[in-house]
Amino acid sequence: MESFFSSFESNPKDPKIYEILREVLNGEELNRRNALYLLKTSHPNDIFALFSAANELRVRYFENKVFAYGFIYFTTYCKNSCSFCYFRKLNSKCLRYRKTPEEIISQAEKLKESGVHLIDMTSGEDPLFFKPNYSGLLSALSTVKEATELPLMVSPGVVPKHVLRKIAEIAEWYALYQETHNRALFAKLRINQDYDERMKSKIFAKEMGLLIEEGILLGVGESEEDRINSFFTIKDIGADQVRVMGFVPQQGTPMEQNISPPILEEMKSIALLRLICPDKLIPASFDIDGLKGLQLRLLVGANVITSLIPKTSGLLGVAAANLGINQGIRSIQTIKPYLDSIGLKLASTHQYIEFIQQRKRLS
Ligand code: SAM
Ligand code: MD0
Ligand code: SF4
Repeated sequence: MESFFSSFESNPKDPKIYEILREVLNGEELNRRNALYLLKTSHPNDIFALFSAANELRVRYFENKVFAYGFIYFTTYCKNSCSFCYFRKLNSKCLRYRKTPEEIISQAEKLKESGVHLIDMTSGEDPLFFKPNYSGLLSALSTVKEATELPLMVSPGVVPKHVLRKIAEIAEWYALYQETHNRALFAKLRINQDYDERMKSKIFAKEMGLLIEEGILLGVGESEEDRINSFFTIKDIGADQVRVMGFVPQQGTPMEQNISPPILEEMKSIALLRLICPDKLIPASFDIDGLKGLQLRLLVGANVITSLIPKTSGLLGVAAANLGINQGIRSIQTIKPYLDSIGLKLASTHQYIEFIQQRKRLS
């Protein structure tokens, strides 16, 4: 498949960029020094060459196939107060809800019907759902699994080992983003949370046979060196899905005056993640800026559209909590023409199951 950016390959500005990209496309592993060199590139022709190489790798491992994830944020209560998060405990302005099993099942069935490959069950660290013994969390997972028979991702935050063991009997994925692997920055973002406990939770989940998603926030004070360190840490822990989330300022939070990073920064990070983890899943999250940046993220190496939410479901997203939900645009039906126009197609359910099974064999 002709790469979208290949026309820019013909007139290099910086020969070193093309040398590095040529090596990666010939199967050599990208090292940290060269990755940082690519991240720092600023000439349009060289940036497009980076995008072209990333797109080429996505095609090499996944052809023109992309996956789509439904999203159910089933309780927005949380005992933590992350400085970037709208649903932090200390934010009196945010909408709090706890969905009943009936509400959760009905939205899960709508998502299944719409054709998503997976349902991502996400929550705050909600004492009510978590106590006693996480019964609320585990029963929510089991009911959705029974009702849809779809692969499940669960994003409940940090949970004890015995709960991860039980999750591994129900779900396929555990998502837990470190946000940054710079410990000092982590302490400013995930206030009063333990860096090592969060990392160990992912590692243990993997040992329990769960596929893991790891990721970082972009534009929250990290340096370019921090970003590169995160990308290689994400690779080293063997994450099966790897993401960058462009930061979105939230009302009622300490970071509400901060600004989002330019989309170009997110695109460069996605492209580098593709070069460093060519065979992994990389999200283009609908939850950052909706349809606006979806194609751009897909064109530079992303291959999963995440955070699709049923129309007027009463559910929220995370970063763009209300975006497109009542208009019903966070759907497969809406995104399909955007995929067609850049030559991408939704994979079959069978292809997604095959990918999961292959990843589990490799784990
Ligand atoms: N409570 C669970 C946790 O913290 O892991 C799940 C909630 S939600 C999936 C958490 C993730 O959403 C964070 O790890 C962060 O990467 C992302 N997120 C939260 N607030 C955001 C914001 N303002 N902008 C961009 N991403 C955000
Ligand atoms: C997303 N809003 O995919 C979701 C969320 C959690 N596993 C995912 C951040 O963007
Ligand atoms: Fe709670 Fe997760 Fe938001 Fe942090 S990111 S405040 S843990 S919901």
